[in-house]
Amino acid sequence: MHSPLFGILATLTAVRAATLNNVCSVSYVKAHLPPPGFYQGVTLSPSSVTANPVTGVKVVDNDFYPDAVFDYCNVSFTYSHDGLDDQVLLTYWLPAPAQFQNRFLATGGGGYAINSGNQSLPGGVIYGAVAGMTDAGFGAAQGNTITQWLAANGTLNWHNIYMFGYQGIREMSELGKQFTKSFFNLTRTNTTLYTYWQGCSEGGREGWSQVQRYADSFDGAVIGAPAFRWSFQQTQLLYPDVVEQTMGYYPSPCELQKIVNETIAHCDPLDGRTDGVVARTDLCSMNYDIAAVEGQPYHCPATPASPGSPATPVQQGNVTKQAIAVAKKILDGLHDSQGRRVYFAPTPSAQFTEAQTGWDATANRWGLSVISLGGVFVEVELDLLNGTNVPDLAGVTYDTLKGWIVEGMQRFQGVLETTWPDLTPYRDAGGKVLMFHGESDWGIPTASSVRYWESVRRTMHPGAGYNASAAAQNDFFRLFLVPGATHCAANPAEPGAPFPQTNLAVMIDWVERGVVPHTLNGTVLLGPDKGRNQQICAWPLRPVWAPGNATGPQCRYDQKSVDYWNYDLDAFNVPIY
Ligand SMILES: *[C@@H]1O[C@H](CO)[C@@H](O)[C@H](O)[C@H]1NC(C)=O
Ligand SMILES: *[C@@H]1O[C@H](CO)[C@@H](O)[C@H](O)[C@H]1NC(C)=O
Ligand SMILES: *[C@@H]1O[C@H](CO)[C@@H](O)[C@H](O)[C@H]1NC(C)=O
Ligand SMILES: *[C@@H]1O[C@H](CO)[C@@H](O)[C@H](O)[C@H]1NC(C)=O
Ligand SMILES: *[C@@H]1O[C@H](CO)[C@@H](O)[C@H](O)[C@H]1NC(C)=O
Ligand SMILES: *[C@@H]1O[C@H](CO)[C@@H](O)[C@H](O)[C@H]1NC(C)=O
Ligand SMILES: *[C@@H]1O[C@H](CO)[C@@H](O)[C@H](O)[C@H]1NC(C)=O
Ligand SMILES: *[C@@H]1O[C@H](CO)[C@@H](O)[C@H](O)[C@H]1NC(C)=O
Ligand SMILES: *[C@@H]1O[C@H](CO)[C@@H](O)[C@H](O)[C@H]1NC(C)=O
Ligand SMILES: *[C@@H]1O[C@H](CO)[C@@H](O)[C@H](O)[C@H]1NC(C)=O
Ligand SMILES: *[C@@H]1O[C@H](CO)[C@@H](O)[C@H](O)[C@H]1NC(C)=O
Ligand SMILES: [Ca+2]
Repeated sequence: MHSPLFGILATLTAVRAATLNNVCSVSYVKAHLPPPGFYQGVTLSPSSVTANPVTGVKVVDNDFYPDAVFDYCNVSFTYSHDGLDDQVLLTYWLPAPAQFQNRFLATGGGGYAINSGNQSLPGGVIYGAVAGMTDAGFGAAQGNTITQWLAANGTLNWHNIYMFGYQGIREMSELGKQFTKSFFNLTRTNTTLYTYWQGCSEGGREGWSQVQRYADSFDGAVIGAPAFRWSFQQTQLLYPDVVEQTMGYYPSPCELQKIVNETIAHCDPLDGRTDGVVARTDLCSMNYDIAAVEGQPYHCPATPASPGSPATPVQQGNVTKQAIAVAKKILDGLHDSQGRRVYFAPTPSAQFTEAQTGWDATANRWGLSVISLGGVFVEVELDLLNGTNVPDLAGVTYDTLKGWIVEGMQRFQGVLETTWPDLTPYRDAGGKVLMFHGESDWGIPTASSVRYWESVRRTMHPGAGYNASAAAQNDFFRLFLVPGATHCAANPAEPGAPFPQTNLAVMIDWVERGVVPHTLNGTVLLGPDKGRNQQICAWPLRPVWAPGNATGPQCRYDQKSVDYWNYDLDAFNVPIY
């Protein structure tokens, strides 16, 4: 009975038997913090530790993880950088010991937020992962960090920009992995810790910022519609506004919506199935001319005033020739004054969100409304003024936009641009990447993700043929264009489309069990078919519905499509990855 073996078993049993309440305390957390000196240049503050158990949390209708009920230990603590008088707040949600599955998930933000509040962390805890996020030292500005990117007008606060760019996420990840091992006794028993990333948009860029730099960043990174190629991405948001200004026509939101609605209706069948989803925007672009919408009537009701926006009148009329011209110019993508291509075209079927005009109640007409997400890039990051948008776009031409792209590229190449194309160290360390991008994304052109996947393929397989290099790349880095999806979300305008809600589960299967996601698991999240499963094709294969088969599309190689998605950015004579 009292053999040494029994003693070990009893100890192991006791370890397993720990409950959330046993270990979710300030004293237990303090005793399991990463030791001093664990991470160079960082000093933890044990007195800052908070810890409290939270039980019975219910999550429903999230695009990035299935519905679930879970318990967790809510832990936070701070650290400072040696030599700086700063304070960075880390938050980790730890699953109950019985639910822990030797996993760690790092998460990030969106827009200029460095984290997603309590939105992303459940996506790890429900899979037995400790989930972490950071405020990267931005404190009250963590949801809109750009208010802290300047030390003063004219002077960038480079430390804050580096913290946003990649350093904050790295520190949160490394401290979080060590804390997880210590908290769950992995240093003494089974030392395996599988590490993951999940994020979309800015969160996608943050994921790449790690994968591109650190071979040991993660075992698997789930990256959606990344906001990378930073200076291009931020500047191109302004392109539709410059089109309207240059062409002198400001379509009402309803007039633009009519064009989108007609595009969806006419391009839907081109993929072989009339289901309200444009699964092939390439075929849409090649086969549908929005000129057909000219003269068609549109109508949208008046809207009452709401905080921050004025009341708007009824919008009605017939779609004008000028509206069609503006929409076509937008759909063509940014070119310079010599006709050379500066950036990718948006996909037809995407909403014209960036092109939205504003109601001018004084002049009684629709007019320019500069999208602040683009304007703030110019105001703060290029012009170094502490504002929230440019005052206007006076004198701004297509060439001005190109100039802003170059200026931003030079200034932020090493911190924000985030398209380093050689992933050899990460691949050789066994890392996997699953990247997805909605094919009806209004904010980040779908072609942006295709461009990067192709740049990595070319860079890592010089001289190899397309199919051989694509196959080799798919061993560790797979790209999925999601039919009908909008920017990092299921799309109310194409409700029957699948969305890859279970990406982390798919990645876990790939990393931990070697199950290669030949197609990406998708689920219809909106409309009458909510809950229906539909697989999503892996690039470069493209979906085609076979007659009479509603299970899912066939995934086929289509040279015309591969060519369509590969743009020649001939406005530049440096490589654009
Ligand atoms: C988690 O901890 C933080 C920091 O102490 C606290 O502000 C927050 O309210 C806690 N959340 C829950 C759900 O207990
Ligand atoms: C996130 O915070 C909001 C507001 O406090 C709360 O209503 C919601 O339940 C929280 N969600 C989770 C998963 O904790
Ligand atoms: C910039 O403005 C924000 C408020 O919008 C303020 O919080 C911040 O301290 C300002 N930064 C500088 C450097 O003036
Ligand atoms: C880690 O081991 C200690 C000592 O055996 C034990 O008290 C604690 O409950 C264990 N922690 C977990 C999370 O199992
Ligand atoms: C350690 O735990 C992980 C996750 O539960 C498991 O996959 C692995 O096989 C375990 N390794 C050993 C040596 O027990
Ligand atoms: C566009 O279609 C949506 C349904 O998806 C509808 O609610 C809206 O009224 C339509 N707008 C216009 C301008 O036709
Ligand atoms: C709009 O088009 C309809 C036909 O679709 C036509 O009857 C109507 O006269 C047109 N209205 C205007 C203002 O041109
Ligand atoms: C900094 O620039 C902003 C935006 O132009 C301006 O509102 C603010 O007054 C300036 N601050 C100082 C201290 O000059
Ligand atoms: C690549 O493979 C596809 C079939 O999957 C084939 O149709 C195509 O011709 C191949 N391309 C090249 C360049 O060999
Ligand atoms: C795939 O999605 C379906 C719902 O569409 C879900 O039931 C299933 O668990 C998912 N598979 C994985 C590996 O998560
Ligand atoms: C229908 O399509 C699905 C998805 O591509 C495929 O797996 C299945 O074999 C097809 N069924 C038939 C009868 O062709
Ligand atoms: Ca369709």
